[in-house]
Amino acid sequence: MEQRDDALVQSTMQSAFDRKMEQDMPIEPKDEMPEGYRKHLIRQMSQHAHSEVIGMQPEGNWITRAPSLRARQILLAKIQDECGHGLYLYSAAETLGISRAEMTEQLHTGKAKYSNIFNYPALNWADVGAIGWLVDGAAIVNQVSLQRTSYGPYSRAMVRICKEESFHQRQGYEIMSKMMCGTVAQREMAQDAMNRWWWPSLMMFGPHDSESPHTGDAFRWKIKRQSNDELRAKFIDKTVQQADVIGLTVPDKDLRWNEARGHYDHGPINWQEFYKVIGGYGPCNVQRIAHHKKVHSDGAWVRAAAEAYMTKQKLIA
Ligand code: BYC
Repeated sequence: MEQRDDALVQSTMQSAFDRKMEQDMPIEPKDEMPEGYRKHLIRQMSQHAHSEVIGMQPEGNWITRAPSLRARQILLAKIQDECGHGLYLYSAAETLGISRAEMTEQLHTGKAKYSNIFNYPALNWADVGAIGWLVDGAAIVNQVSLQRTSYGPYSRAMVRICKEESFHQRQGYEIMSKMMCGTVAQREMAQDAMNRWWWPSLMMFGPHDSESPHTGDAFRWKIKRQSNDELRAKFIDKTVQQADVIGLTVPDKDLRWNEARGHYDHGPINWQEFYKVIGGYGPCNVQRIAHHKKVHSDGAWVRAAAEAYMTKQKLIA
């Protein structure tokens, strides 16, 4: 009898969820949802949050070395935005029943990933330009699409994040444009940064659709609205033109406009490198996680103080 009741509850929940999906209505935290949907979102949203937070490291290195006070102020504001994005996303993920502490633990033990791109070093000021222009540029293309994702808190976080991300992309493009108007050495630095960041930026969209294990569920549950390859193509199309305007060369000898597809064709992506980097063996993986662990442990007193304050407020109330 109990088993039949359970099955009935399960199927009623599933039909309510399916109805919302069919009607393109957002799924909200208090709605019943299939366990697979909840887990899929926790994986993606927590990885997204970790990427925002770990992503502060390569740029943070350049705050004290920015070439002008204006550049320093802008970079500082951008990095603070990334931290804010991480916080919205952690809060949004918490509505799915996982705690911030668990997510941090998963990052520290390697169970949760973060974007491949942040395992490369920012070697000079041109790299700060390339990160803003290419990395934030790639992130916007992906995140604009995620504004229509089916989980309400994720979709609303994306709307706000995209507004800030477009300022970040312009900050990077401005740096690259200025360098391309500078001395020969500055132009060479900008081209060198472009050469090093181009391919890892294309990898940010994930493996080709045929090799992407999560895409099937992501489409079924309307978490993804466009596939990895569709978004990558969108990014390439707009970025090639931007590179052309400021005189940068895209480091891909196979890059050609394909009239029939209405997109650029590009050369092969080094997936071996991608899997190595996301598997923990990129140039900076060890450094990134060690730094996060140290800062997290140094900040333990802040969390303890915040908790003590909360307890005190509750006692007063
Ligand atoms: N890096 O089946 P797939 C920013 C993993 S931060 C690492 O296609 P999915 C910024 C994937 O997780 C913006 N791992 O997966 C911040 C899966 O492994 P698991 C970051 C990757 O989820 C500071 C496996 O490969 N944006 O802008 O359907 C400063 C198979 O992949 C990557 C987001 O996080 C990768 N690039 O699609 C500056 C966007 N790609 O989990 C800038 C949100 C794939 O089974 N995420 N993998 O162990 C998404 O849209 C999707 O998760 C992805 C991948 C398109 C990335």
